[in-house]
Amino acid sequence: MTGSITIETTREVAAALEDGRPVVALESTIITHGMPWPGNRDMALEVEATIRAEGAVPATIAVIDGRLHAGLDEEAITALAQAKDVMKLSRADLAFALSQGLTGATTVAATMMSAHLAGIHVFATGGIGGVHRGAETSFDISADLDELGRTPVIVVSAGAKAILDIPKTLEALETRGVPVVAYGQDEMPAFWSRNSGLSAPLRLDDPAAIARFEAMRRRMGGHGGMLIANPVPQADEIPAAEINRHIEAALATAAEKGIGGKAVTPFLLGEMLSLTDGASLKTNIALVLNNARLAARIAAALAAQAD
Ligand code: PSU
Ligand code: MN
Repeated sequence: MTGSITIETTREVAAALEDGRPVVALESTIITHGMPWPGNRDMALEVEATIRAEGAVPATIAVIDGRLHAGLDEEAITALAQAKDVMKLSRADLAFALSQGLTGATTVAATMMSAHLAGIHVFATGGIGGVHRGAETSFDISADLDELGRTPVIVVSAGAKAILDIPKTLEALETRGVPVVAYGQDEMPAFWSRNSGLSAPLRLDDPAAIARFEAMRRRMGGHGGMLIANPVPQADEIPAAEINRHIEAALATAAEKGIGGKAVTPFLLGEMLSLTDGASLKTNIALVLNNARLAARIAAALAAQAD
């Protein structure tokens, strides 16, 4: 089910795709640029274990030495988690890394492209990229949003990262025709916290309902992706008031240092880690695990629907 490019899969992933069993794609930028070693490796392996415990198969996506992988074994994940100078690949540079024999980690955008090529319909991450604060002057809008508008993969996230401008991100998603579905609450979650003060455009409360919605979208034809915004569990959240103070400080440092382009998001996540004494990372890991669990259940509901 690949396009004209070869995708390296693990035997586990190949067998599940062949049998139409549930598979969940995972990105690798969160490993290489989103979290420090060795917590990043532990997170990646724990996410995979969570998906397997739900009866689905994990497929971590990355480019290694110019080859596109959907499914990495423990050794490959460990190597990637420690690798230095790994490229951060989005739609613009995925084919560049493949054509030049390079190693790169896939963002939400590049993971969606790859998952779709591999025939995987559901993808779990932490938080998508979006419209940055100050985008009216910087023009910094993540390619994740355009990808959601065009590529039919369900992305399960804890919303958009709270370092972003969430109202503008919701507007940009609406323009691109991307359904944004809050899971189990009316409010749009805000990554480290459950509340953003904004109501989500849509709400659904169970995986079967999400699968029915997706089936109807497919019948309409020409649909792109869908964003499931899954709030971080209450026990793990950092309340909005507390996290917002740190976000302001992190943004001020980034501006002072003139951080721009692809470096912005990794820099801000690193700043948040030190400003919160590691609490932001603990919450980030908890929300990714929570998203992986829901993604596996959605993949199972989609597979059951196809029977
Ligand atoms: N979710 C996380 N941590 C991350 C990311 C997502 O919990 O580091 C990554 C994703 O790969 C996403 C990227 O696509 O951050 C956004 O980068 P940018 O803002 O440069 O588009
Ligand atoms: Mn950007």
